[in-house]
Amino acid sequence: MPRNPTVAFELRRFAEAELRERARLVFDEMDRRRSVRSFSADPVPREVIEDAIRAASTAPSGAHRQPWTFVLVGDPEVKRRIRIAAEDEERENYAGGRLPPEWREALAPLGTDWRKPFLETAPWIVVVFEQRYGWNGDGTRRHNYYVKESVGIACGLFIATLHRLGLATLTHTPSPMAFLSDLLGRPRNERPFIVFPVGYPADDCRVPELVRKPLDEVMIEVRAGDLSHNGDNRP
Ligand code: IYR
Repeated sequence: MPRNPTVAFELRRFAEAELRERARLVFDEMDRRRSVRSFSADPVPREVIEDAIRAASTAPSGAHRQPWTFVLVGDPEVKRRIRIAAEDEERENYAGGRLPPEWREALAPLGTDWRKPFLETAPWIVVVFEQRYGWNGDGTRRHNYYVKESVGIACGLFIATLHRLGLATLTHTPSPMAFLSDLLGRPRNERPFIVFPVGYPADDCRVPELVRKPLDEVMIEVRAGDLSHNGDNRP
């Protein structure tokens, strides 16, 4: 394959005081994001969701394969089918005892159950599929790289974009998710990754009071002096 031509790249550079202020503001804004399970039926223009998907699709990806498909669903009948199939699986998980006890306990504080009304209430559902492989021009399989990482990053950008737009979403993973491939008519090289209901939060929307880990629990700095010389640095 020939090398891509290159183009000049420029990024806005902020003076330090402004940089510091912006960093605080971005954190404050992101810190207000919450996963929402209670949506308003208020409409959201299709073009807004399309732009959010464009933004998500700017994500870096292995070998720039962009191995994702965002399936947009606004049709009430398709939303209803997704809800019914998702609730069938989740009923088995929560009420039928398929969730292992440890998992049930981990979810208990969040108050989730098998009912997924948001799959019908939210004006849009975006189902993201990972493309486990693609196709060459001659119909042979074309390998994709770092698929989970790539699609995960695209989903992160999607979530951040929606939040900046004042829209709410939820990373919903009905388990198992295979029913979505059939229901949405996706080809065999694609696997469901995350279901995103998208819309405005309901007027009476409440979310669990969560506390996020402080910085010192999610970040450490490593300096050469902190490391042993024999390379055995694990506790
Ligand atoms: N997929 C189920 C269960 C669930 C699992 C985890 I991990 C969560 O953080 C939340 C829910 C459901 O959607 O209810």
